[in-house]
Amino acid sequence: MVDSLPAGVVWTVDPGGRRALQLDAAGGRVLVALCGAQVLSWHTRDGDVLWTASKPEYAAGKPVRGGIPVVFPWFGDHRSDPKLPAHGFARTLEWRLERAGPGPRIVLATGDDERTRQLWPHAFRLQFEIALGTELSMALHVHNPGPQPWAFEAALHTYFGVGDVHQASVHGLERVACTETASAPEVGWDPAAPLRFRAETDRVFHGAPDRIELRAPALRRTVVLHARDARSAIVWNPWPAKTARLSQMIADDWTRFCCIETANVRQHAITLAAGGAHTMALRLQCLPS
Ligand code: TA6
Repeated sequence: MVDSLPAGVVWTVDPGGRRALQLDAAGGRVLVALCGAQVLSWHTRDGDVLWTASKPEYAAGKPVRGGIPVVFPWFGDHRSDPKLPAHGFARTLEWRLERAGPGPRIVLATGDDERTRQLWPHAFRLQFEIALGTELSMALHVHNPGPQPWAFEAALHTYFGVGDVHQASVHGLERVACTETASAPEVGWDPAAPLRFRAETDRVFHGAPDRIELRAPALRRTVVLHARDARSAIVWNPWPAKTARLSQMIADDWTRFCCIETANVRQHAITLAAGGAHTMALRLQCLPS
């Protein structure tokens, strides 16, 4: 239990009245909901670096479409039971504040209970560390306190505002092996070129670099993603047809965002021995361009 909060950290509520923490620093202001330990926004001097759908729902136990949902212990649909929640359940749990400080830094934590064990029969502990300076730094610590090894997938499913997705490009993933999972993808895209959005895009990159750059000329903005111990990256834009099937969206929402997700999924899923732990980190740097 944290008795007092350091300068730069205050209790607040999100737009839906759900418990949240606000971090203030030279790099702007971050809002984090206890539900899912979801970073909801990162406001800098030139606006929100992250993106939120036009009809956001701030409901108990539900992720808001936007910000940075935490994906654990599986990515996407469950491989063998489609009735299980997509992207696992970490983003639906009520996390608690475990530590705060020094400065605008918090550690949220959660773990297994009888509900999660019905979905996934393992004891686990998660800590999500968020620190704000001129950049936004995060680290997802996964612990296996149980007697048996288990494997997990994890992702920081970051929604970035781009202004106009047709002008956006993603640099650093050229020539990286990937699997395109979109139902109506671009045909004949050049894997040696920076990624552009010309159709529904849902690419899982295997063996991702630590540094990926998102250029958003419509916002005169470049965001650099610095990852650590994340071997996968997923780049996603639903394009209009899939947008029409997604919650919290309006018809043209797809034109204003893309997701670049920092992850360990598929062949880069992580196996933790009994008592083992793993940390995946992401530092976001927003540069005017
Ligand atoms: O990361 C891309 C993706 O797996 C897409 O296929 C799409 O389903 C997206 O995640 C959003 O998933 P959600 O469960 O948040 O609607």
